[in-house]
Amino acid sequence: MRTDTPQTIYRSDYTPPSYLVDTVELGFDLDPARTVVANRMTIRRNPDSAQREIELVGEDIELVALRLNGRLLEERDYAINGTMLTIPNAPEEATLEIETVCTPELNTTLSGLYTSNGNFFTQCEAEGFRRITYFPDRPDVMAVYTVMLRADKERYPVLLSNGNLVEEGDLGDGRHYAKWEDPFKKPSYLFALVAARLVCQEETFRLADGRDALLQVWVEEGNLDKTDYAMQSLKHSIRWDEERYGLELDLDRFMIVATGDFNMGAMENKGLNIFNTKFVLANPRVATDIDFQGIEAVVAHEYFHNWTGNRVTCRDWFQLSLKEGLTVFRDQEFTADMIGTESGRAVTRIDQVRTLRQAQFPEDAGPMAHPVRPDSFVEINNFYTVTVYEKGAEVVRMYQTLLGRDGFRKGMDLYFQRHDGQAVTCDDFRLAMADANGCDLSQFERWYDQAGTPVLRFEARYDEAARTYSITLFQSCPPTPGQPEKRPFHIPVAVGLLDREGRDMPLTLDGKNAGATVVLELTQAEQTFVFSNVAEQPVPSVLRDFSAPVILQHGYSDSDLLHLFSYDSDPVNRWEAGQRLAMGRLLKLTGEAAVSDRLNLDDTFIEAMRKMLTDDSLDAAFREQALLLPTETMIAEQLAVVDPLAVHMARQFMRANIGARLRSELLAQYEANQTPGAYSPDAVSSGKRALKNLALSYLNAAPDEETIALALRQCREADNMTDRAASLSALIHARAPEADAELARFYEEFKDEALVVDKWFAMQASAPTTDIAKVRELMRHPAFNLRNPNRARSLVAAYCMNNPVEFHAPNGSGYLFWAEHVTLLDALNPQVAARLARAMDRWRRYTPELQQHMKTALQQVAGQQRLSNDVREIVTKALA
Ligand code: 0A1
Ligand code: ZN
Repeated sequence: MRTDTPQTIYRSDYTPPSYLVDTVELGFDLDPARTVVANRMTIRRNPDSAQREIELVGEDIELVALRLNGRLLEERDYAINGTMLTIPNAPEEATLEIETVCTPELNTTLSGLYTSNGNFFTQCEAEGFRRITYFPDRPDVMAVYTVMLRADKERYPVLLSNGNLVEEGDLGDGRHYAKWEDPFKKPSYLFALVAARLVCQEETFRLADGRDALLQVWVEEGNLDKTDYAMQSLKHSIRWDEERYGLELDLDRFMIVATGDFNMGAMENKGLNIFNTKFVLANPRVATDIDFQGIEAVVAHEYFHNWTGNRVTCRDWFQLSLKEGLTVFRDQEFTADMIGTESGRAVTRIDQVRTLRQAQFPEDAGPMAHPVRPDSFVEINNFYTVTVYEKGAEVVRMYQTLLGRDGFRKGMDLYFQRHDGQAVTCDDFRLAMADANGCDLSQFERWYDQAGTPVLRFEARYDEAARTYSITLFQSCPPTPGQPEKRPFHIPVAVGLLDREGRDMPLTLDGKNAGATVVLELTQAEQTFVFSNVAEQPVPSVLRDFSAPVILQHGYSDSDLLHLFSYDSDPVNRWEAGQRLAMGRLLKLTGEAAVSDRLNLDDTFIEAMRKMLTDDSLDAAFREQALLLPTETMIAEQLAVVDPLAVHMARQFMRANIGARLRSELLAQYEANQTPGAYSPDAVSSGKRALKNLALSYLNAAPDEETIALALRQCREADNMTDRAASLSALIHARAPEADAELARFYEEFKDEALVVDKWFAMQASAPTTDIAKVRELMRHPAFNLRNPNRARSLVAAYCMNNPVEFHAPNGSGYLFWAEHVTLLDALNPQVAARLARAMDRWRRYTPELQQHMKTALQQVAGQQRLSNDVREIVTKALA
């Protein structure tokens, strides 16, 4: 842990590396208490650099020996300054040999080489390789790696690294070895090794060009009954990338390895993806529909990185979205294509919009706001954010919206043609898109440069005599830290017009037939578009398919919204209209809840919900989305001053009101959407379960004996985790007397399934019935362990981030709990601590009393003597 003043790193300070590395040979003598790493690399001076010293970085490792062209260097031959090791007066070309020692079993950061349940794993993105050996640990240094692993044979029968296995054998002394070669040049952050006792599910898979590839999913013994879905997802991903982008697997072997201790979701190391168990292990008994969806998406995401990230990588970490935004977009498109139906596609799009609103918009409006391509950072690990990932994916999606699918594909082809094997920038990607399509995308750069969510507004006027409809679009963007003024963005705004009957009107723009939906290109602060031949006053459907990551400030009347909610042919905007109907009321109810407990909900809204609920012509999955209310976080984002209790009361009131007034319809849908027979996670079945379980949760928002009996029956009879967890959660939220016994039975049944125990903690941590005393009691449960990131998140982060009412208790007890655990976690795992630290991002939005308590808690953390750069950056920015 560093205690010195953190350094800010600026994008504008980029300079090329002084030396390039051509080959790296790594030798590992693996021992949890003392692993010896021998690194021999061939290096040469970079003609593009003016600098002459060799620059290497190393962190938390002990340097044993350093040799340059075979000569042992003495201390006066090099300098170590913090993490930087420099060797002056080095020749043009050299062989550098470095021996270091590290202690994997004490590495609780889970960055570099560490042990998890006695097995060895590595995590090198972003800057973990320097915790393994001294190296120019930056993504624009790409080399060919050969890796020799040596370890106890009995304890670590499986030895894996990137690329192809070229040799293995016994060493005689109870140890064995394996040698791996990765033929592709790669940056150090894609290096990986695994030494473990594991078993695998494997399969040979025929690639499009006729080659056979070996696919493996490695897990701990006892989990082989949970690998089918990951394997199937991998095969689907390989096929999809061949078909949609003409991209093939370039190795003979592709491995996925699961570990229970992992900071993030998964990692795309070349040929050896390492995964959090959460995104590998699933069967119906232990995993929910959402878990299955997560596995499919993350397996695809990591696989797709093989081209977007590995073959073409980032020049520097400011370009992170080059690979992440693009790869998220690719996994989103994959998910949509796997469902296959138009409405299924729309449901996935709605999910993406919800994620943006729930997490990215708040980030963009808070103290950590940063552009998709940040200008500076203190700790790069803090920039694996929803902005870089999800907003980054929206930015990539906008190219496709502007250029069309074919145009986008042309851009991708040109990108690979130009940059395969290189480390490049977001500008290179944008230029490939522009050049392949012969268009100018210079203004589009602002999406990478400017932070903050643009606000879009429109005014429209129908001229009956001229039969024209003019729509004026206005854009603005609020200031964000370091960016007081913004320039206009290039925004694709997809628009349709609905007639009185709710049908799409044929659009004529600039004298041309423009179909039912047209993409207007807004490039100025204000711009008017005139539709002609408009037969009657339409209701405009603006920002169809959520064509840009903006906030559309609408001026719709209730009747416009009801019209769109009933008829819009664009399912995303149809859903959106329902969200707007609900949000208007939720905001009003929140205001009322702060001063009174006599709340009311109008018939119009309830009737709209009734109609949606019972419209059997619509997919269950869509209806579920349309009936789901905006979250408390989304409501809070609309308020200048947030009283979390009032927000909660308002939303609970609405839920209970829906539950009571639509009781018979909810009961009918509960029955109609049962999925008898063998469980399948497919979109239709999971959509039915989602609607059924939403019905159950609404019914139990206004609980009585009958609704509780229903939940209890489901809890006792469920043969899958989706139904089991949903019913248990309904019982908890209904404060049913049976909830505790059911929680105990759940734990007893699943206590050996770590991922289910995580659910058990999370369910309780996020229930408004769990107060500070209860959460502290859960912390003392024998199954709780702060060192395991999944477990820490399931209890501590779930309480601080998903239980707003209790976390924001007026006495500040939630904030003190937060400060205490950010500090404790920071000493173990700064990355996990820094994520938790962000629970306070929006502290200035709360009521003055809460703000005061939050500030005190933030200052308490900031005042700690020993703090990682990770947490220091977050709390400093929050307090700034
Ligand atoms: N590149 C991975 C995400 C990742 C980033 C950092 C990690 O450790 C600090 C681990 C994984 C992805 O996008 O999936
Ligand atoms: Zn990624």
